[in-house]
Amino acid sequence: MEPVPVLSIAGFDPAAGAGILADLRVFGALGLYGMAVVTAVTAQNTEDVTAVYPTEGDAIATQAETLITDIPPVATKTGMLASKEAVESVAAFAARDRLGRLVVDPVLASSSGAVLAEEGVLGAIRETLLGCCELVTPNLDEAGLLSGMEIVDRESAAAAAQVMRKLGAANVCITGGHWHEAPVDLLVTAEESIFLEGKRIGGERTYHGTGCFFSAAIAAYMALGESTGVAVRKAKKYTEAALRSSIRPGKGMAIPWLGSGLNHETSETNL
Ligand code: PXL
Repeated sequence: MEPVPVLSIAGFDPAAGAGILADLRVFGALGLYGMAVVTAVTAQNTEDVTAVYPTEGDAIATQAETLITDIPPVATKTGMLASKEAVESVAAFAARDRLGRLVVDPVLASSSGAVLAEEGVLGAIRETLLGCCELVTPNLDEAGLLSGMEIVDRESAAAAAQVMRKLGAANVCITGGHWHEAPVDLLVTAEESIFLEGKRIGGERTYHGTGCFFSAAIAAYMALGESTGVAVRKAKKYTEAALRSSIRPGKGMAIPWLGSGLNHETSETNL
């Protein structure tokens, strides 16, 4: 059987910890045919982002149009969208139902604190992209910015998720890796609002690319036909497994990794 096509619309991190190279690794490991539209080239390593060069003019629309007319993706994830125009361009494809099932990872800053999105990106995601996605996966900071709320506890996280649903996101998963205590993800769909408990993995290690890994895995499982709820649960297990065997290829942050054990089965336990 031909592999299922899945698309990442995201930035390029040459160190492969985040962005397109990380997404494609996840897609390939799960047996999918991974494709990518580049929204920005970054200069970075595992320690620092030193420059961001957003793709120019209509490069995103032209890449997407040319690709999709040939190979329509069954699911798509968006990551770094550096400009308002980039967000609007992607939303136009989504609104015409050309991206398949859409997961929006609203990347605004890197784990090291570098700003990855220009002014106007947040507003454009709220106004154009949330309304056409099946799932949005903000971290706590991004959820606070998208909802305009201060998230300090589980109750305020739940309220913020409802605001994002009112803004048009069919389903919301607020990732809690940055909570001070145990990392807890909040999943809110039409059917359920549930806190998915997790364990802090790796103690003091700081990771790069965890959000990319998680949202790529969700899109992959959706492309394989899972419901949003099951895709999120499987992707969470998969990401936890990748954090347990994370690597430090450089001098800086660790990245999620499963090496040759990066396969479909790893995530099937304890669902
Ligand atoms: O982790 C967020 C992220 C997403 N995409 C790209 C990045 C980063 C963080 O550095 O470089 C391309």
